[in-house]
Amino acid sequence: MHAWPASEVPALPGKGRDLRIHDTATGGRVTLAPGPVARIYVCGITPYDATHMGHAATYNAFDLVQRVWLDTKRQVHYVQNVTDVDDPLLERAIRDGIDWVGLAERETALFREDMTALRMLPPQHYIGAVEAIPGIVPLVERLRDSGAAYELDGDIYFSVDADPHFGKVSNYDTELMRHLSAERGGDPERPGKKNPLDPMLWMAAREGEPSWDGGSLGAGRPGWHIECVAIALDHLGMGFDVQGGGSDLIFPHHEMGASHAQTLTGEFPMAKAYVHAGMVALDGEKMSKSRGNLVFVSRLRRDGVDPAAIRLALLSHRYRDDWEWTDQVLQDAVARLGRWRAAVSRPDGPSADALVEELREALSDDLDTPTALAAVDRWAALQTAEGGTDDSAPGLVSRAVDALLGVAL
Ligand code: 5CA
Ligand code: ZN
Repeated sequence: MHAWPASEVPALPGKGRDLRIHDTATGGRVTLAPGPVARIYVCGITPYDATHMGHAATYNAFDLVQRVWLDTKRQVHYVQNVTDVDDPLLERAIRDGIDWVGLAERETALFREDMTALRMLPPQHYIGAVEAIPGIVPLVERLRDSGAAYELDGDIYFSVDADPHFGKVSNYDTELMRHLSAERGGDPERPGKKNPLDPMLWMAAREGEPSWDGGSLGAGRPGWHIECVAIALDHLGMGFDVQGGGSDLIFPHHEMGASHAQTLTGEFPMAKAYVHAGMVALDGEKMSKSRGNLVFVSRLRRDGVDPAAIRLALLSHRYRDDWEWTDQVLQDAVARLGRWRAAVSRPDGPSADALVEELREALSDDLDTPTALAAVDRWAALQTAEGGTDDSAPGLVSRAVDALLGVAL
């Protein structure tokens, strides 16, 4: 499917630093030094209740990863999926008495609009689960034929014990894995499974549910993890730089995905870094579709909030932290945007060369956006208090804030 239009990323003088980022799998920082083309896969939305602030915060983090890479004069190969068929989407369509295809299309369109308004860079490949099915079927067949998958009443399960590296993304213990599996779409209680954690690769057609031709698998639809693996392997191959998503995807989704890919290819690891954004909460609870405690990007836009202020609100938190969305967070961002815009609207100002380097240093340091914002705040405060004589400075600040933070002043 098509993605959304790209906003231009201004080129800055000099060159950025290589990204040092926290990797969930090793539990420490890794320095990513990709070749001329950096490769990133970011898990996309399941298209209903889009785009809430939690989604936006997660996509903001991975947008920054790309902006750091672009500033090092690399190209970025970015792939994202849309889980446009899955249990929760079908359940929501039934609840609302609407067609699931229409629901997915409407919400994906809204997501594109929100991403465009927030100046998030689009993926080169934006792929729906449904359109990926012809590529998924042969992968499941291969896993089954090699003994890494088995059939249970027509459904096909992946055998986690087939991957010697299973567990190396999350490093969670079995008890926690079991708990999260039950909570996040797995079925550890189903009798007959070889290992309670085994996830479904292919679900045989159910009465009243959509299904597709699965070749030797029979009619059905794909499991969640194999969807992302098929898309990632097809467009990026193994050993790509970053697998990204929110921290609620660490287990089972990214653990299982890595296991599928490693078992299929015999290569390890699937990604050089597994990067996870913290959870955004509202009223003390994780913002989630199931709880319904959501603040939507589109709602704020309709209320006249400048998307640049929404983006600044996201940037005011460190991506790995869990944080709470409040009206105050947004008000602070609106005020900051006003200060920055006033500061760059003058014909000259204090030199900004050091500021560009401070921004680069902060972002390459595990996307330290609070430090980056504080650096711009200091330049803006100096501009307001004393001004300066550098007539290239305001333009340079605008371009740097746009290129590195995605905020148009
Ligand atoms: N379609 C799957 C991924 S393949 C999925 O998880 N979709 S989603 O719509 O539920 O979430 C999309 C992205 O937003 C995921 O990376 C998820 O981790 C992230 N996300 C969801 N809720 C929050 C939240 N409250 N805070 C931060 N990120 C969130
Ligand atoms: Zn995914």
